[in-house]
Amino acid sequence: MECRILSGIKPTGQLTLGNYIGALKNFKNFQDQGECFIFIADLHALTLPIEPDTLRTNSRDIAAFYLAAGLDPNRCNIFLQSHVSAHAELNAIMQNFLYMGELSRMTQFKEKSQKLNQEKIGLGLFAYPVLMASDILLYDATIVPVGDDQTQHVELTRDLAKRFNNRYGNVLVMPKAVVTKVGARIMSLSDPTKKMSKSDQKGDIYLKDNPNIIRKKIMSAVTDSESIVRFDRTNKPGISNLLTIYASIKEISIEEAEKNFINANYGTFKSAVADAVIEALEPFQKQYYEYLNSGYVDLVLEKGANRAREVSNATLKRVHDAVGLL
Ligand code: ATP
Ligand code: LTN
Repeated sequence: MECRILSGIKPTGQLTLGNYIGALKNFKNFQDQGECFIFIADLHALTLPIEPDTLRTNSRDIAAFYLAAGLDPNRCNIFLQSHVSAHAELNAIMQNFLYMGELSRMTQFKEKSQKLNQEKIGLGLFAYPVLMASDILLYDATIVPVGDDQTQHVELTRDLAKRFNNRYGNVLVMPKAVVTKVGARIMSLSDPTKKMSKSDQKGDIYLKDNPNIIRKKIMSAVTDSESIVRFDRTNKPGISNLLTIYASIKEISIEEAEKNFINANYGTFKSAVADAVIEALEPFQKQYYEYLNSGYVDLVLEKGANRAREVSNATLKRVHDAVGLL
């Protein structure tokens, strides 16, 4: 069997440059490596409060962004998580094989729940990794392309697969996270010690920002007073972040990026970073709007869900048989 690749983005807000560099931009490269399942994690978006209209808009947006990023519906199944009921069904089974101790140690849960009233932390937020593990295991995915904030969840998925297989035999396929070398963690422009995140807002570049806004945001990114463009995450997080952005957009190494700016001042450097980002995003945005307004998105989602149901129902059946469900 050819290998399967699976990843997803949750429609919680406007996609950022971090999502583009850490996830979107890389997805198309996996299309030749096996059968791809790239979905919109809309059930996951419900783990924090969200307006129904916002969820609907964001979900279509991500589908159009997938297409604009070069995903080809003939080589990649694009679908909505909620359209494939096996996700929720496998979740109901798998929740018995992950432990509350493990779930409470997840960094994403700790970060997101910290910001909430402790009496009102939803069970779904806590159990998030169970659903994510179900997403992955349903497709027998061996490759899971993600940014480095998600590797902990993929590790937990591996623990779950091992635990389940030890108990029931060889039922689940072991997945592996694949993280891009450069750009796995793009930081906020206003606080480069924090991840750029779509539910955060300050210091983000949004994929829908126009060139003037993008330039303005990059020119006012927080840096330091040394005036030397070199990579040093600890002492120069702002400059290191801009170098990472530049290198990943240009698809070069950090060392090569540094060489380009040996004698440059910060103004010149930032301006070059802005040029690179704008140059990459302009054609991408144009395509995104074309797809969004074409009605094509719904057809793509329907086709993707049909194939996703086929594959995931077969896995679900295997799991039912293994655990003794009639
Ligand atoms: P939220 O703010 O709602 O938690 P997010 O912006 O972190 O969302 P996700 O939907 O969780 O985005 O992530 C989608 C993909 O984008 C994941 O593979 C994730 O690792 C990647 N990603 C998100 N933010 C960044 C970032 N700042 N740098 C690199 N990759 C990122
Ligand atoms: N948890 C991921 C989104 C996500 C995902 C997945 C990624 C949900 N299910 C399965 C890869 C595989 C996130 O927050 N980025």
